[in-house]
Amino acid sequence: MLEKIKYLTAGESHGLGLLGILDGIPSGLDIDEKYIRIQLKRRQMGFGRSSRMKIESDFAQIYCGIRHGYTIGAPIGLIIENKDSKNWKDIMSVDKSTYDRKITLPRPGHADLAGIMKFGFDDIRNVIERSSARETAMRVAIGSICRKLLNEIDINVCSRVVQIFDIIDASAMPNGLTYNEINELADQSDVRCIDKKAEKKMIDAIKYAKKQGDSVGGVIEIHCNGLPYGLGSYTQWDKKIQSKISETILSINAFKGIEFGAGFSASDKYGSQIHDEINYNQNKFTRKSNNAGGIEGGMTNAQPLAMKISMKPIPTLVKPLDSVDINTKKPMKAHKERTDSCAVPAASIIAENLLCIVIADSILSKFGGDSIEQLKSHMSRTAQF
Ligand code: EPS
Repeated sequence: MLEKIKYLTAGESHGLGLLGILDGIPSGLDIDEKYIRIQLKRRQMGFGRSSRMKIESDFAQIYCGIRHGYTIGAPIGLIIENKDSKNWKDIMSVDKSTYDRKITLPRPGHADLAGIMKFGFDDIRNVIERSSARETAMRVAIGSICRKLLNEIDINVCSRVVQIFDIIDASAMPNGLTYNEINELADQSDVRCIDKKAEKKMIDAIKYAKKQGDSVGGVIEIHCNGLPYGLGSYTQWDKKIQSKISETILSINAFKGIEFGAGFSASDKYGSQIHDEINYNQNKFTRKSNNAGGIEGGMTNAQPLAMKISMKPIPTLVKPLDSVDINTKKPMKAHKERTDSCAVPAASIIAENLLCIVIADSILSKFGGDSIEQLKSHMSRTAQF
């Protein structure tokens, strides 16, 4: 649960657009639409996206909360127009309409069946529209504002794709590069994979899946550095930093698993092999390794945060799976529509920016400050790195 930052999104995939409200950002943050656009553009990239990404060029209009280029401590309102909505006027009409083509074939793996049962719908379109990952465009816009706040206090986030389908890039995160340089390197790849051999195989795996009318998932790796000791807390279950991060990260469409540091691979090791031994050098505690992924006892321990996240294959399939018509109860193939064969690279950008919301919230909880200047001054007096 976030403590200082509140945010909400609204909007359907093919409706007029997406709305977002972000509250809790201190005054004096230098932010503009161009900065937000960089993250939105990164989210639209990646080999395996659908033709929808050619229609959209996501741009978040800042509607309120910012004056003369700086936040004023007020809620920030954002709007992202869906360019595709002009092609969906009848289907998505807000007014009562005679449009009567209903979708009745739920897609296994999607929100369709549970969604119609929950809300009592007879048209799966009502579920598809809001459960679509289109909504993550607005969350990236919101996250990018938190990212700007973190940049101001030298906290940076980077990510890369380390697996698509069964192709694994087992190389370590590059050493000696800044996180911005790592992102630039990953962004140069169509699958955000840094290892060129793995990259080619990943693209081939996506091509093959697409040809089969199928989809593939994968694994992404995210790091965050510049963190002080003590974001989160061991004192109460809902204050633990890994709980807060997991809550947000696992809310991203199709994300199924998260591991911190050595994660699942620590399960068959001895404690002596996995825990990060402590040294003291130049007035600082240092570690011989970072198998904990920067978190001990529910708190950051001033090491880089390191996590891996797995994404399942997207459930809309061009060659659909078996399903049942919700009206006739007869076996039929599931509904199909335009879809991505792989959205793992895009998902890494979503995860980066959403992680920024959690970290910004934890920073504001620990240090406080109604303006960026106050936050910086509180941090310079009390933060331990
Ligand atoms: C998305 C827009 C959607 C999908 C995708 C994400 O556009 P459309 O439905 O018009 O093709 O490409 O959504 C899903 C993968 C999903 O399962 O809903 C976007 O903007 O990211």
